[in-house]
Amino acid sequence: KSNMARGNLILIEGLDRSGKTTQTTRLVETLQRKGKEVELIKFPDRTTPIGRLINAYLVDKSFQLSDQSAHLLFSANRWELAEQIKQKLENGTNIILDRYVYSGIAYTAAKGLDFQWCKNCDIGLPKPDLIIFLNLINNETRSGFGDERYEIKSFQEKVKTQFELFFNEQNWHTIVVDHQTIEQVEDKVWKLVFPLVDHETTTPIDLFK
Ligand code: 2DT
Repeated sequence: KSNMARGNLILIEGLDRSGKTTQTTRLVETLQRKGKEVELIKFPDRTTPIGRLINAYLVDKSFQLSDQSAHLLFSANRWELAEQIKQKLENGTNIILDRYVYSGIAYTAAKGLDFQWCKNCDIGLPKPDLIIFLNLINNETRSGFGDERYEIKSFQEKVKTQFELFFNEQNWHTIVVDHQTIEQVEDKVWKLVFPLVDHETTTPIDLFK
């Protein structure tokens, strides 16, 4: 089984308003057009029981939860789907993730919690074969923050500082999206994804350490 081709695990990360959802959607459509098996998974997945709690926490600022508890819920939400993700990869389906462990760590560490503590609960989750971080150098270039819990410019700056600690991670690629059209970013994303999906991936699924 180990030398059978598997699907690729591809993650698109970024700050709020960086275009993650647009780009993940387009990437899925492109892969489908090319006849690839592909599925999109967005974290947090707000449809599960844990996801519904997370949603309440995000939309209702009077919802009381310690920072640690909130963090563990986001991680638990990933663990809920971990086995399913592995299975799908093994069956040859490519999985595109919209946010994952790096959002989990960056958003909580930005509140001042210990970075290593933030990482611990995600250790052992399937590790992406490719991580694309959509970087917004200047927040002012995007408008339209909503009013969920974290959609505040000063907090986004702190989150960005935490994301920057991952810039040297293996398989990590940063795309600066300021003043780029959707198509220009899409093109850069595709140039990173194409070499992966163009070849058979037979290496075992890596785990987050
Ligand atoms: P969306 O706006 O993408 O739905 O995200 N978040 C996300 C965390 O704090 N920890 C996590 O583990 C994840 C996946 C980022 C909703 C908000 O949830 C934050 C923004």
